[in-house]
Amino acid sequence: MEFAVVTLLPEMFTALTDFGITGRAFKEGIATLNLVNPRDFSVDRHGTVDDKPYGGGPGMLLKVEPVLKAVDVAKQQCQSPAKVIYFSAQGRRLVQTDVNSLAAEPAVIFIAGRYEGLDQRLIDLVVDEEYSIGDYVLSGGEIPAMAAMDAIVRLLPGVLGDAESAEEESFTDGLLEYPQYTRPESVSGRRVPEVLLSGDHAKIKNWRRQQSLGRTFLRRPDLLDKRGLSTDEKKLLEEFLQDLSLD
Ligand code: 9WO
Repeated sequence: MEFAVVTLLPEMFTALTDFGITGRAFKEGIATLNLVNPRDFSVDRHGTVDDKPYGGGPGMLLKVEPVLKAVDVAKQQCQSPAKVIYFSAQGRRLVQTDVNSLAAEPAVIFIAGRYEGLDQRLIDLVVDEEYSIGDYVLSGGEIPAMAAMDAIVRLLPGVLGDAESAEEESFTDGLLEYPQYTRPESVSGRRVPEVLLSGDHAKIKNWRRQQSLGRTFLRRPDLLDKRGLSTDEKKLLEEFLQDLSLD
């Protein structure tokens, strides 16, 4: 899959391309990344890429021309037609189903905003989809673009091992993860739940499912509202809540 990012800070993207699971995917060519800097397309000798907002107000906007040219170059560098994404607080929240759709695209271009953002006409002209990663203010769109690429790259064939892929699938059934434990058996007097030491795999599976349901009910009831519960799951959840009120 081909990615391009239009950014004033291309050096930031080594965090994605040089480390961990995503680093390996880029090294192996499963994903490629082109970085295009609007600074290289400024129209004056000072390399100006920002300008004052019409109507006044604080801060500066990215100039239209250098960003338009950078997006054109990014499109030319892609072998396939590319979807153009902009990250801002005004976008719809990016969720896993959006990530799944993006992973099915042959090419995606991200425009990473800086300063106080983009001229609205630039958004209207070149942006296909505008997304937010959460309701907080950042300094730019680079980290949201990296978050999206990380989520996409993990879905590409050959990036995760078979075991990890299967696990990933089981976690996308709309529930939160169950709690996990490793050695030692006791940490500051807190013991690993006995069931996990029992060797009874059917019982362990059932306990983990119950923990997932209970946690989702307590922490993200919105996920259960969307998903619904089977008769078996209702029983598991009721038992979880009963055990809670006993403790
Ligand atoms: C700053 C500002 C100051 C005065 C008046 C209006 C203003 N708008 C902004 C602004 O939105 N700055 C953004 C900084 C411009 C685009 C990149 N920046 C950004 C992206 N901050 N937060 C995000 C972001 C993106 C996706 N999900 C969450 C946050």
